[in-house]
Amino acid sequence: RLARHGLRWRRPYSSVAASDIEHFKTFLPPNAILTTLSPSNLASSELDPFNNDWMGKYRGQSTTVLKPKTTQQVSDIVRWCASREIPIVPQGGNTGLVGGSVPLRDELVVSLANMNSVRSFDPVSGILVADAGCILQSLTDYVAPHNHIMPVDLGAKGSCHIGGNVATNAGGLRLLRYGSLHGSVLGLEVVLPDGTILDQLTSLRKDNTGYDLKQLFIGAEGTLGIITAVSILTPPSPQASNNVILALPHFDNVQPLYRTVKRQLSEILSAFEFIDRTAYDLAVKHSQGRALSDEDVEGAECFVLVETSGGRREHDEQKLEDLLSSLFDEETPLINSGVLSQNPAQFSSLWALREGVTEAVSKEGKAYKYDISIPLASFQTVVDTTREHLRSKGLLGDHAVKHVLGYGHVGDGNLHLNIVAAAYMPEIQDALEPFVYELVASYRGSVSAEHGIGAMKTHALHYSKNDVSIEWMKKIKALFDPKGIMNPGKVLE
Ligand code: FAD
Ligand code: 2HG
Ligand code: ZN
Repeated sequence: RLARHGLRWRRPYSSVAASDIEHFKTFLPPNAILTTLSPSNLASSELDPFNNDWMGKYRGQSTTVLKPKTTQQVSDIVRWCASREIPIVPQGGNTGLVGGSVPLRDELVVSLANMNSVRSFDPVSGILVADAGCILQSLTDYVAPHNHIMPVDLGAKGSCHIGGNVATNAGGLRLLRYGSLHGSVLGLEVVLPDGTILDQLTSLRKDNTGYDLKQLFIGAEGTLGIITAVSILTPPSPQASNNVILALPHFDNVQPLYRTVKRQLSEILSAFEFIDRTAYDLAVKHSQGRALSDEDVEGAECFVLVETSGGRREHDEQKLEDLLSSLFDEETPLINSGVLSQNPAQFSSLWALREGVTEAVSKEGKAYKYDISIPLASFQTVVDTTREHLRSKGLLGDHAVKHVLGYGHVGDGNLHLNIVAAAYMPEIQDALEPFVYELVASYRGSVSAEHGIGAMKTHALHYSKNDVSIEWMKKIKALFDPKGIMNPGKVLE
């Protein structure tokens, strides 16, 4: 895989040696050092969770994982690695979907898992300052009693870290309402590639004092430094939330439906998520949420999940009911049916049908994932064209590609094109790339809407970024990380 994508080391990096372990022991407790090097001789399988990615697609051969507890420890690690030219992979919850969070070779893994304390929370402003290794769900639970929510939510919330979310600029299910992390992150603390601690952990809503350096680390995927803490604006919890799944007879109805829903629900619309029929069937097959009735799904080509979040239950429910009746009153209704949640369990179950697709896909087989920004009108065409292309290559079938499906964030113009195969195979890879990237480029789209570039798409960056942009990205990388030790082979080739 490395050779095929042209990934290569540009420099003669050092490997972690037993003498490095001796040095790490001078400032890290024994339980913060996991290594297969002597004298510890840990079995290499014990490092599997750090060397293998979530999809089982990328595999590194790191011998050593460090789990610092303080920013100073992170700084000491990085300073040492810079002097020894040992490459580092910063790792959060290891739920990334582009191979960015695992080593390509034997880089040192620095896991943020032990940096998991909340530093402060102001219930008046809603500003939360937390260590980078805090799990997203635990932060949601932390702010909930104060009637706040996290501005970001995604299917991996039980494992992913806030630092990982920021490092990937994760979008997720609430972007439509609360915008991107470029807006809600107010400050960061980052250990730079020479070990310097950059303290930009401010909690100011407004701060126009020159270049906004923290923005560079949001979405840098660990290539410019290690994020050790995040200051983030959390919105107040909505007083009422409702959701409904709408079954559509044709994909062509999605666009007019989105316009109607936006117009009628206006300020209470908080999510408008899309799953095609294959995605729905896989979610049901793998028990993600409760299946809708046969009657509700009959003749449905795709589904849309609409969520409302507002200030007064009766008002919001009325608006939702008015929307549904107006949709059915049309001469040619845009929807076949609508299933409205009646209680919190149903609310979660409807969400699970959408959120659980990634999990379902991973249970079904090995996934090729294309996370793309393209015009909404072309979502279905891209899925169908890719399926037909694979068919024309003779690759559709139980022993090769089992399913081609589309789902995603309609409001953000973000389609998740997933190709589920019996196994990862070079023929499928060759059929998909550059085919998919050329298709995306034909729409002037983005080859990565929200998951990042990681190791998967370094060679495809040019489909979405011109030469001048890539040149300046490389200059920025060289300025921050002249030795190239921070997550090498990721984002930039
Ligand atoms: P990791 O996977 O550990 O790392 C991801 C990248 O960030 C790597 O390059 C790593 O080096 C870097 N990194 C991690 N922590 C730090 C740090 N502290 N400092 C510097 N660099 C760091 N993404 C979306 O955008 N929207 C979704 O809706 C969404 N849903 C998902 C659902 C599932 C079931 C799964 C498995 C993934 C999903 N993702 C989604 C992918 C998403 O990128 C991750 O879930 C999440 O943002 C990554 O966080 P993490 O802590 O697991 O980071
Ligand atoms: C989602 O929106 C995630 O569910 C994951 O971004 C998408 O697995 C995928 O392709
Ligand atoms: Zn997504």
